[in-house]
Amino acid sequence: MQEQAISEIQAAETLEALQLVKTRYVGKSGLVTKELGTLGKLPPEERKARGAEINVVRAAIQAALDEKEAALKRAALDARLQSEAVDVTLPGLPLPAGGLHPISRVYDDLIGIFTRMGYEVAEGPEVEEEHYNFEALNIPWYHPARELQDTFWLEDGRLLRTHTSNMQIRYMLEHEPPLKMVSRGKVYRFEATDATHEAMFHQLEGLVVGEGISMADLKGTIAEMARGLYGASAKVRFQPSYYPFVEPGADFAVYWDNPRGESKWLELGGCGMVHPNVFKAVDDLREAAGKERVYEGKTGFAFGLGPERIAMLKYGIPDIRYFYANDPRVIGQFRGEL
Ligand code: FA5
Repeated sequence: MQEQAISEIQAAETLEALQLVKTRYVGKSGLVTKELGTLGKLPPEERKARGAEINVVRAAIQAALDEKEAALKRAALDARLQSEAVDVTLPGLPLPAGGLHPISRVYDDLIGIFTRMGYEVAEGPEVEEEHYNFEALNIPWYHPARELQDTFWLEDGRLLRTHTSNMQIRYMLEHEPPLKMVSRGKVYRFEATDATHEAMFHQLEGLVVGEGISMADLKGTIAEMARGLYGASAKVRFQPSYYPFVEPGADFAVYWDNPRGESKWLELGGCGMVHPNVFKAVDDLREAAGKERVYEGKTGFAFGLGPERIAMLKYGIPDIRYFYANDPRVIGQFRGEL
């Protein structure tokens, strides 16, 4: 029986199979256990010797069981370690790195320059009331200047703002002078697109209001912005221009000293001294909202510029439409670069 048991033990390939063998021989009603139960029927003089004999067999079977159990457990552990092994020398998977859109980069530069000069940053709606986009900016419905900014109208009479100058009105409604504010955001014009014009583009608006603010302050501010963008030797140029919400008004350009050798004047935006009619319109709105009239008699300047123009030159992008065409080959070039 011992030999039979031991060969069965050795043949067991799993712990479950081994357990069956164990039950069969040394379990409660196993063969060895039953054999021990027969001792009582033997004459007393034979009992002792027979008992000792069976115990030897049982001990041998038990030892074989223990040994096999330990071996099977070791094998199971080895198999698990093998299957769960991590090869720390394998190369990692590359994680795709995101990147900031070139317009975001230009905005970050500009906002940095102006916040260092003490400007607050404000944000406002792209879907706008006609009054904030036009009337309050001294552009009544019959004014020919409306045709300079062809408009996307919404069915409810509102519009997609055509410039960020709406933020001049919104900011003055909520704040009292003296103030310095810049505001960034998307603007929309119902225009045919070409390499330098999009129907959706971006602007940065600036507004400063206080006592005795002059055109010299405006020029100094734009020059400081140019130095922030293009270094200490940057130059700015102002040309008289017309915007209904400023008087006098000007267009400004920055001389872009390109390291690749295509230096040129970059027409960036419009600016001027805030028109008294704008201050009056703001005070009217404030009064209607139960606020104090605080703007009449103040002076200030405003400017608005297009960051696309800066980004196109800075990154050598030849067509403004590439920014928003969602072509990963364009935007992908800015991955991981901050
Ligand atoms: C304005 O929008 C005025 N609100 C700017 C202003 C603000 C003047 C405050 C005075 C005081 P203008 O339409 O010229 O002005 O646009 C300003 C800048 O936006 C332009 O110089 C140009 O850089 C950019 N821009 C205008 N139209 C487009 C377009 N279709 N696509 C891309 N950029 C444009």
